[in-house]
This record gives sequence, C-alpha cells and structure tokens, in this order.
Amino acid sequence: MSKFKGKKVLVVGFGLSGVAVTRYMCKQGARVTVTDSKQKTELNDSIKAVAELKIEYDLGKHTNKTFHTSDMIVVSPGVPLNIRPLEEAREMNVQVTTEVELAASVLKEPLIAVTGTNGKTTVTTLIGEMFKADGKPAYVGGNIGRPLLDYVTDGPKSDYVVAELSSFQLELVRRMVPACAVFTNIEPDHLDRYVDMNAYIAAKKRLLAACDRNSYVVLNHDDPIVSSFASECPGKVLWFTKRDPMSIGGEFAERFHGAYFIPGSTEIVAKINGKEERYNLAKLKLFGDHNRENVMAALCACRMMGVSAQAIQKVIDEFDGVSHRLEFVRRKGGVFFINDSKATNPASLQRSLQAFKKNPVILVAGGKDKDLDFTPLAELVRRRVKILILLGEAKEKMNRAIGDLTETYLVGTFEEAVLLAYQKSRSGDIIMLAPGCSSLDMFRNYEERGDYFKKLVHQL
Ligand code: UMA
Repeated sequence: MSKFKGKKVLVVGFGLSGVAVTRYMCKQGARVTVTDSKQKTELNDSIKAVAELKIEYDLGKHTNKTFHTSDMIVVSPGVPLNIRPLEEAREMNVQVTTEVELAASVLKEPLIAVTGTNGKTTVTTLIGEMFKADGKPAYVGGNIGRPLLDYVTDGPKSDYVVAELSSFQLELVRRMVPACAVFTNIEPDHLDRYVDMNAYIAAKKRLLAACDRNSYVVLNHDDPIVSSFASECPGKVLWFTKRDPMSIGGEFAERFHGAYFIPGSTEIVAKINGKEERYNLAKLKLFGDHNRENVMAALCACRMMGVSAQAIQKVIDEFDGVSHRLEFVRRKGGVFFINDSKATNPASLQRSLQAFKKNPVILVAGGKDKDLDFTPLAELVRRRVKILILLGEAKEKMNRAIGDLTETYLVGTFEEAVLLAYQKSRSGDIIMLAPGCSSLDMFRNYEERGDYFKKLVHQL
C-alpha cells in the first residue's frame, strides 16, 4: 500500500509541476488540495489536465489554515520557500517537499542530473539524443519542461532518466543519488529569489552533496565556482575545458580524465579511462564555443554511462540544436533572424553575442529583471551590437547600464520591437531576440515569448 494513501497532501502552485504532483498523489490514494495565488480563470489548462480527478481547490490566494492542517506540502519550483504560510507550516513540522524530490526517491533507473546557470537544456537534450543514438531508452525531463514525476506516474518505461535540474528544484533535495551529475557553469541568476550569490551557489551545490562515491561528476574546469567543487566531490570527477590540459600542467595534466577543446580547433579530444578519443566537429551545426563546451559536458557524462563513441559522434554530426536557443528562424532580404528567448540572464546573453563574431547584431532584449547586473555586457554591446532595442520591465535599467554604448531604442511591445529591428536592418545583419531577462513580465514562459517572436518574424 502506498505510504501516501489517505494522507492530506497540499500542492502549492498549479503549473506543470503542480499538475504532475496532483496526478501522482491521486494515483497513490492521497487526498489532494491544490492552492495557487492565481484565480481559477487563469489556470484553465491545469484544471483541464486533471478534470477527471477528485481534488479540492483553494485558488486566488494561499490560506494559512490549509497549510497548517496538511500532512505533507509539495511546493512548485517557482514558489519561494519563504512565503509566510509555508514558513509557518515548517515551524509546525509539516513535511515540505518537491516534485523532483518525490520522483528521485522512487526512481530505480540511473539518473543523469544536469545543472548550472546556462547550457543545461542543451546538455540535457544532447545526452538524451546520445543515449537514443546508442539504442538506450532514456526519459529526458525536469526543468526542460517535462516533470520527472510524470515519468514515475505513467511515463514510457526507460533504462535511464536524464534530468535538467534548476536551483529551485534542488533546494529541498535530500534523497537523490545521481549516477552522474553535470555542472555546466555558475553565473549570476535568480538574485530576486536568493539573498545573494552564495545562497544561489548553495542551492546548486545540493546536487554535489547528493552524489556518492560511485557517482560520476562532470565539472567545468574553466568556471572558478564549478571547478572549486572538485575538492568537496564525493564521486569521480571528469573535467571539460577549453584549454589544453598540458598547458595547465601538474597532476591535472597527468591524470586528466574528461574532454578538452581548443578554440579554433575542429575536434574535441577526450581522455576516457586513460585512452584518447577524438571527436570531429566539422559537421556540428551549433553556433559558438559555449556549445562546444556543452558537447564536451554531454560526451563526458555519456561515456561514463556506457554510450559508445560512435553514437556520440553521430549526434555531434546531426544535432539541430534546441528550440529557443540561438534558433535560426528565417532569412529575409539578407537579414538573419535568431530566436534566443532562452537567454534569460546576462551571462547567457553574453554567450549569445559571442556566438556571432562577423555579422552586425540588432539585439532585442529586456523582460523581467531578476536583480541582475547588466554592466558586464558593456564591452560586447560596444563591439557587436549595431542597434539595441529594449522592452519589458527591465528596459529602463538596461538602458542606464548599456544604452549609451550603441544606438538604442526603448519600445512598448514586441510588435514594435520586431518591426523597428527589421526597418533598421541591412543585408548581412542578424536580428536576435536574446532578452537577458526572464519572460514573466509579458509571457507565461520563455517558450511562449520565443514562439511569439517567431510568429511576428514570419509575418513580416
Ligand atoms: N505560484 C503560487 N504561489 C507563489 C508563486 C507561484 O501559487 O508564491 C503559482 C503561480 O501562480 C503559477 C504556478 O505557481 O500558477 C507556477 O509554478 P512554477 O513557477 O513552479 O511553474 P511550473 O509550470 O510548475 O514549471 C516548473 C518550472 N518553473 C520554474 O521553475 C519557474 C519549469 O521551469 C519546469 O519546466 C517545470 O516546473 C517542470 O519541471 C521553467 C523555468 O523557468 C522552464 N525555470 C527556471 C529557469 O530555467 O530559469 C528555473
């Protein structure tokens, strides 16, 4: 009998994660109540998704009593843990958990967990594709938009689970033991949720603490925060780097285990269990050196999980990229349109700009600010951005930080932004949506924002 049978479970937040928890808990025989600060009319999709289930609702607000009288509370990743009713419930010793923790505690399959500020979606997708190319069934989910608990409830049976995990999803993780953990990089993000950078790093680091001595841990040697994790790593470290390990020298060079790529080169060199392997990048369709890093991270994880080098090379040759990540939309009158709606923080926007070295960029940026600093973008904006078009909640702040460095316009809508960008463009220019901010001021998520941009571009 399920340990949740008859238990009063409160689901906080009724988006993708909340729906997955509701479906799982109902199947386990729990008595489920759903609360969301949004009104019923704003939650139509979620309500429809569980229409046949018996659920109590407390919508449009969070009622303290509902929290206090629950046996267990499952919080969605977007709900901060410090909202008052949750804090009170915790003080009253009500068990608080998350969808990811629930899934991790029952997963039997080896888990490959990917975290980091940027690149996680690409790395997670690449790993999934590499497993597929090797004939190994793998479920790909997590922050990428497919809750892990859906796999547990009624997912297609797989031999492996590959999960993109955000800092929010790692906050309450206790019982997860990944077979392999990948850290892409750690840069400022979500500082509207965390008191400071240390708190954000601490959330990410929970994945490291979750590993045991048998876990493989893939670390970015070029990222000072991620590389510092090695000294506390309980598992076996694999590195990826854009430097020749010989140039780093010492024990690192002697014992190098992982992959490296020297910018400008057309191959990745991997040293896996003492043997050298070479992966050709001539056919790789992804823009930018940061995507070479993503490939290295994925290949390190996959080689440790038994994926063949041939399958990895096949994916390098054939992978088309991830939607909303430097996604080519259209060419019109010699102008290229790129949708990079997934660039939701300044560090990610920085990489987007670095990816295009030759063509002038007309950049459409702005959205919901997460208390992040845009001044580190200054040098790249000065060198690469021909015209800057700002919109959304953060436009004034971005304008103060980088608006003087190039021809800049502030607009009110996406329609204006796309039209203005096109009017100002000349053949050879790249018009790129790379907001550097989250989408939540104007859209439900970055996918909706990217899809809207693409729609406007196709209407031109
Ligand atoms: N809500 C409350 N009370 C609050 C705050 C929010 O009730 O105090 C409600 C909102 O009104 C809304 C619901 O919570 O109805 C939304 O929950 P959510 O924000 O957790 O969103 P989900 O749809 O459940 O999606 C979540 C992840 N979202 C976030 O972490 C913000 C999705 O990641 C993830 O794909 C999904 O679970 C499945 O695992 C998206 C994301 O933006 C892509 N992630 C952030 C990022 O990548 O930067 C971390």
